[in-house]
Amino acid sequence: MQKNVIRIIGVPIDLGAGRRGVDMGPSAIRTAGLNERLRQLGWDVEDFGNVEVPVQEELEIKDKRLKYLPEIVKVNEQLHLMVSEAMKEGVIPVILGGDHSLGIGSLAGLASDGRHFGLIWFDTHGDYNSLATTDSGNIHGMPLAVANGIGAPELTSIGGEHKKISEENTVIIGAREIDPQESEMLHQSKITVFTMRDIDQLGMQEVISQGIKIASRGTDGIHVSFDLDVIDPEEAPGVGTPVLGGITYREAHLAMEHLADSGLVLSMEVVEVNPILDNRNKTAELAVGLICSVFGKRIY
Ligand code: 6HN
Ligand code: MN
Ligand code: MN
Ligand code: MN
Repeated sequence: MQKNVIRIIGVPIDLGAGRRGVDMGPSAIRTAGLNERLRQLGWDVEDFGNVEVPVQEELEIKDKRLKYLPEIVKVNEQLHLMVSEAMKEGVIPVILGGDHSLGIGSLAGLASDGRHFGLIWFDTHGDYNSLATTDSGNIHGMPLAVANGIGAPELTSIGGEHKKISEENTVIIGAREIDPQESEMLHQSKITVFTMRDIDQLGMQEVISQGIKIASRGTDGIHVSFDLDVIDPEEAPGVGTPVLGGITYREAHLAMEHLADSGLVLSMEVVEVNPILDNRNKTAELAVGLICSVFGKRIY
C-alpha cells in the first residue's frame, strides 16, 4: 500500500452525452489548480494524463439507441485497466470527466480482484437506463445500470461478466429528474435513492450519514461518483444537463467533509463539467473544491 498517493486520470469523453463540451472537463479542472491544491494538502500527486478518446467529428453514429457504442467500449476498457492497476498499487484514483459514461470503466476497474466496494452516486439523474428504456440513446444515462449487469453485453462485459456493484451498498443522492421507466427499474433494484425531497426533509447531514452507513456495510470502502449537475445550476452552471432545484454549494461540501471523516473513500470521479457553458471556470473550480474536501481540506 502506497500511502498518500493520488493518481489523476483524465477521460476527455463527450461521446456519451447529448451536448458537446464535456470533453474539455479534465483540462478545465486541471487549470483550476487541482494537482497543486492536493499537494498543499500533503498528497503525492501523480498525473497519468488522459485516456485517449476519439473526436466526435471523425466518427459516425451506427446505432441511434446506443450512440458511439464501439468507441465508448474502447475508452472504458482502457479506463478499467488504469483504475484496476491503481487499486492494485494501493494508490487512490481520481478520475476527471468527461461524461458519466466513464463510470462503466471506473466501476469495472474498482471491482477487479473481487473487491467489494460501496458506491455513492451524486446525480440529478438515475443513470439507470438501458436499451429497453432510453429515450436519448446517450450512454451517459446508463452507467449505473451497466455496472449492475443491465444493458448491452458489450458494456456489461467490460472487466468481466460479473456485476460490478452491490445494489445493497449503492446510494444515489440528489435525484430530481428520473425517466419514468428508469424509475421503475430503480424501484425494482435494491439501490437506495435519496431524492431532492429527501434532502429537503431530512437535511444533507442525515442523508449523507445514512448513505455512508449503507455504502460501508460489509464493504472494503466507498467510491464517490460526483456528477456536477447534482448541484444547483446557480452554483454549477457549467454542466450539460442543468436542472433547477439542486443541492447547494454548502450541502455538497458538507457531504464531502463527512466522506473525508469516514476515512473510507477508495476513489472518486467528477464528471459532466462543461467549460463551454460555464462562467469563468466556476464549475471546474467547484469540482476542485469538492475533491479537496474529500481528501482532507479542513475549514479550521
Ligand atoms: N448524466 N435520463 C436522461 C437520458 O438521456 O438517459 C439524462 C441522462 C443524464 C446523464 O447526466 O450523467
Ligand atoms: Mn450522471
Ligand atoms: Mn446527471
Ligand atoms: Mn426500492
